[in-house]
Amino acid sequence: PLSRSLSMTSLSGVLPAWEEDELPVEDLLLFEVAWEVTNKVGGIYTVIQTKAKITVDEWGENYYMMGPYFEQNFKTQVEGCEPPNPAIRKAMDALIHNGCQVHFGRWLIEGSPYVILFDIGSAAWNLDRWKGDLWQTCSIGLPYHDREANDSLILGSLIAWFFKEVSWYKPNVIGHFHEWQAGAGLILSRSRKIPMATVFTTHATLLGRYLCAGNADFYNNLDKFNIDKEAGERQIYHRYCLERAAVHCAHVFTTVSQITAVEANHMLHRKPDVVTPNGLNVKKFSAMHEFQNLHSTSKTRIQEFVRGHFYGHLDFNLEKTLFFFIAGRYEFSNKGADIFLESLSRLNYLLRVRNDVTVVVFFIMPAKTNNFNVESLKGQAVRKQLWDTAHTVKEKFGKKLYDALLTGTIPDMNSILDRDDFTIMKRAIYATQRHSLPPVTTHNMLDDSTDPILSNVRRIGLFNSRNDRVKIIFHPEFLSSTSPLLPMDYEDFVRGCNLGVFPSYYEPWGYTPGECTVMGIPSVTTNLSGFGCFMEEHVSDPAAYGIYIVDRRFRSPEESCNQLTQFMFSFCQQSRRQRIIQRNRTERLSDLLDWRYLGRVCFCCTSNK
Ligand code: G6P
Ligand code: 1S3
Repeated sequence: PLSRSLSMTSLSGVLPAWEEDELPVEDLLLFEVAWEVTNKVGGIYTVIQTKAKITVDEWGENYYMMGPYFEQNFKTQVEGCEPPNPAIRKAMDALIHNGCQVHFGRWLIEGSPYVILFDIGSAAWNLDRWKGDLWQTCSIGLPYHDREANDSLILGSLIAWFFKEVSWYKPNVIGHFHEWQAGAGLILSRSRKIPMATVFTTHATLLGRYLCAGNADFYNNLDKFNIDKEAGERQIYHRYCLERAAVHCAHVFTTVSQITAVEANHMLHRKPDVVTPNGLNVKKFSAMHEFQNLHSTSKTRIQEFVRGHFYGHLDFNLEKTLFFFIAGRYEFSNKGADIFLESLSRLNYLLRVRNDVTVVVFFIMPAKTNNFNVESLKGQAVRKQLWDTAHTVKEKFGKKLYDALLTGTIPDMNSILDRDDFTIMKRAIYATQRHSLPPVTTHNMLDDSTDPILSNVRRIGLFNSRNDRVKIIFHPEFLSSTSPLLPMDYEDFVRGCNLGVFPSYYEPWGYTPGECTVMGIPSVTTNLSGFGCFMEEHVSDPAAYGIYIVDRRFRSPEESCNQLTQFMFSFCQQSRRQRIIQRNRTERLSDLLDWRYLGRVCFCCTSNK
C-alpha cells in the first residue's frame, strides 16, 4: 500500500529506469525488511504484523518480508515452504552454497505473508570482512563489543547480497527498510548500485530516544543540539551513523508521525518525504453490545485475580473498582511512568477525601526478574481454596435443600449446615489472614532497590494499605494466557480494563492507546506522542470520545501532572452508564486507525519547521 501513495519521480537519489512509468503491482516485487519480522521486540513487530493482511491482499505472491532467523521463532510462527519465485530460490541458493543459512516460509499471521529469514550465526564468520566493506564504503566502523550493531551488519550484508543475486533476473524491486537495524542492508544495496527503489522508515530516532531518556528539554531545544557530540558521548556514534546514512541513501524517507518528522529533520538532517501513521487490523463486531460483553467477561477475570492478590484486604467494593493500566517497553520517563506515579499519589488523596471509588493500577512493563514471588502465587492459591470451599458447601447445601423439597418440606435453615461445614469454612477464612500488605510487584525483581517504579512507589508511599484508594500492581513481564498468576493475553486484559494511561514524553507513534481505542477502551495519551497529535488533528473533541490528551509540550511537568490527575479523577466520577456510553463512542473512532484507511492515505510532510 505504501508505494501506491508515493510519487517516485519527485524523490531524491537515483532510481531504476522504470521509475518514470508507474508499473502495475504485478510487475513489481516488494520486500519489507525489519529486525522484528517474526521476532517481537517492540512496536515495529505490531506495524508489520498488522499491516500484513492488507499488503498481501494487494501484492499477493509479490510481497516478501525479510528479517533475522531465530530457530524458536521459526518453529513456532512459520510454516516452511518452497519459494514460488525461481529468482528468489536461486538467490537463496547462492547464499546457502556459500555457507550462509536462509529460510523461507509463510508467517502464520493474518494474510500469511512469505518470509525470508537469514541466519545471523551461520554467517558470523564473515563479520570482519563485512566490517571492512562497510568501512571502505562509507567510513563507518563498528566496535567489537556492540553485538546488536554487529548483528545488524551481518543481516544487512546478507540482504544486500541477496538483492544482488535477485538482480541478475532483472525484476523490478522495491526494498522497504525499517529502523536503523535494517539500515545496513539499504546502505550496502545502494553503494553497490543494485537497481532497486528503496524506502527507509524510522520509528524513532536513536538520539531522540537517548536525549529524552536523559531528561533533556528535548522539544524546546531541537535545533540546538550538537548531534555528533551527543551521539559520541552516549557511545552510539556508529549506530547513529548507520541510521543517518540509511536515511540519506533511501530514495524515499518516511516516518510514523508529524512530530517525529520534525525530530528527524533536526536529528538526521533529512525531512521525511511522507508520514505514514501506523494502523491496526480492526475487527468489527456486527453488534455494538458484543464488545461491551467482552469488556464485561474480561473484567470478571481481572476481578478474580484481584480477589486473590488482595486476599485478607478485600475491604473495597469490586463493583466500585476501576482498572487502569500502563504497558510497554520499560523506559521509565519516556513512557511517562514518572508523571503517572506522581499523579496517582494525587488521585489517591482526592479519592480518599471525596469519593468511594477504588482504582487498581497495573504496570505491565518487562524488567529483570527471577520469576513470580511466593506471596502473589499464594494469593491465587488462597482464592482458589476459598472458591473450592464455597463450592463444596454449596453442593451439600443444594443436595439437602433438594431432598427436603422432594418430601414437600422447607428445611430448617439454621441446621441445614452441620458442624463440619462450619469447620471447613472457618479454616478457609483463617487461611486468608495475612500479616503483610498485598505486594506491589508480582515477581521477584532483580534490581529491587534501584528499580525506578519501585523507588517511586516507595517515595510516594502507595503500598496497597487499607486506606489507599489507589492500589498498585507492577507486573514486570508481558502478559500471557499460560501464566499461573494472571492467565490472560494482552488483548483480553486491555478489554477488561477501564482506562489505559500512556502519558509518554517520547513516543513517535504509540500503539497502546490505539489498541485501546479499537477495543472501545478510553485512554490517556499526550501531545508529544504521534498518536495523540494524530487524534488532535483528526477528531474535534478527542476527550468526548475517550481520548484524553495530556499537554506535555507547552506545560511544565507539574502542570502536566495536575492535568493527568484531573483526567483520572473526573473519569472516576463517571457513573457506569456514562462509562458504557463513552466506550461506545471510543469504539467509533476505530475506522480512523484501520490499515484499510491508513494504508492508502498519504500524509505529506508539509509542516516541518
Ligand atoms: C459492559 C457490559 C455491562 C457491564 C459493564 C461494566 O457494558 O455490557 O453488563 O455492566 O460493561 O462496565 P464498567 O465500566 O463498570 O466496567
Ligand atoms: C517504536 O517502538 P517504541 O515503543 O520503542 O515504534 C513503534 C511503531 O512505529 C511506535 O509506536 C513507538 O512510538 C516507537 O517507540
